[in-house]
Amino acid sequence: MIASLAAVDLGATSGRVMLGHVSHNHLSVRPVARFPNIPVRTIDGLHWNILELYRSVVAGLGAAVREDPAIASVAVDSWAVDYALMRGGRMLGTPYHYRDERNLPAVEATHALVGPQELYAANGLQFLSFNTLYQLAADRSAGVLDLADGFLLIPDLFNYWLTGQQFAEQTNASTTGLLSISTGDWDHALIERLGLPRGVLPSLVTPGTPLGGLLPSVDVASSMTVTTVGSHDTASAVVAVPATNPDFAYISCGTWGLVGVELEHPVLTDAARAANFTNEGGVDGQVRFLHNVMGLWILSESVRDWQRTDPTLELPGLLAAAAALATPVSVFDADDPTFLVPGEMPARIAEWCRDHGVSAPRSPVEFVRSIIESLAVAFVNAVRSASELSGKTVSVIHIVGGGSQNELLCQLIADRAGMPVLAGPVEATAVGNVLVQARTHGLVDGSLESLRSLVATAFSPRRHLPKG
Ligand code: LFR
Repeated sequence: MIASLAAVDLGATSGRVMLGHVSHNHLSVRPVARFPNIPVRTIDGLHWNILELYRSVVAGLGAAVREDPAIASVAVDSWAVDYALMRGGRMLGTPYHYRDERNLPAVEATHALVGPQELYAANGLQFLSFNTLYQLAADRSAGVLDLADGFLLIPDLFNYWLTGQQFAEQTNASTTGLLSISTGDWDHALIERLGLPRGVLPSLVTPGTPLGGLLPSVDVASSMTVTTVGSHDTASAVVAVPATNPDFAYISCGTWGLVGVELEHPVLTDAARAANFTNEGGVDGQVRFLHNVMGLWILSESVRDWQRTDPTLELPGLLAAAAALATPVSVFDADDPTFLVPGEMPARIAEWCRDHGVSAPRSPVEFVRSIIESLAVAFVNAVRSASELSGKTVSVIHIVGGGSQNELLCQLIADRAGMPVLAGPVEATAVGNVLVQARTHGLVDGSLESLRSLVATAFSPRRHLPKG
């Protein structure tokens, strides 16, 4: 029997509602609704337009049900770390965007309480100035945290609005910095030392937990139930890596490039901390040992900047011209935190080049080529580090997500790494979301290995072999 499942996948620049059809030997997903995710800057900083996102999700679910009234289940995944503070079941204020600058002073205040080495030993997370624990410290010093009696990460907030149930899904909770890397539970001792209230954190649930049906307030006529999956989008994307060989590294390339390997146990060495590798929670208790590289954000922010003066510039044309460019361009460090915040991206790339004594790109086409070359270098470096730091052999690289469509990027990675790059699926996050739901409802077999072989058959990846 082929069952119908919906996936809500919220990315930092766009969201989508996907319709999946699954049986033990069939897997397909198609988009039903796509909508932009445009943050809003107000006097107090950069926020997510969360109600607009929710409205789009509900409209998308309504459209999905009209296309396929038999949808049995739905699950939500999104970017990580961000959250809503709650009181009495109401949202307190509008959630902040992780690129908001309020986190920076909070980092120092947090490290004064618990130093970075101790934090890494406790939570296994790479340092990112926007990790939830720093954001909560900012909320505490603004006096807002004292008002809260609840805390919901973005997918957990949507699950609450859809079902009335308040939980924290484990894979995404692992990005807060407040879970113990050894027990997988909230680290109450750490939470106390950081001066954060422990009473606000909801109970943890694992991916694959049914939460119940849609509330009448959702206004979608369907008996579908809501299920948890790897609600951190990267956790769902890693489920859908179509690996048939265990020696694989992955690059989940969208706004971010998440580059790493899947492990049974965390790596908490000084070398892993110095290389800024994270041990995030994966589906089935796996560890996502990976590093965040800036990703396509550098490209989309550059295009946004150019379009202010030339609205006719479009990414597809720039990518084609960049791929055809014969002259060499400089490579910059796509890992440099200077590229984290929004605005004036080409100027910041040019400044980086000047500061490092290399020639800056001179036209949008040269910039695009330089960005792609730089991403390829950073991705390959991260694959090598993941393998060296963990001791895991890597003989093939899988790239999934939007970046997998960029043939130049894939080929450059293969050439630099000297190993095959297998590209796709583009919608890995939604595929991983649908598969974990399907497994929860007994439609497909258990192991991650068997889920991945289903993906490999349904979405045969494009092969890029190293040249020369
Ligand atoms: C990718 C992602 C990354 C996380 C970043 C911020 O969409 O979820 O894994 O580090 O967004 O939340």
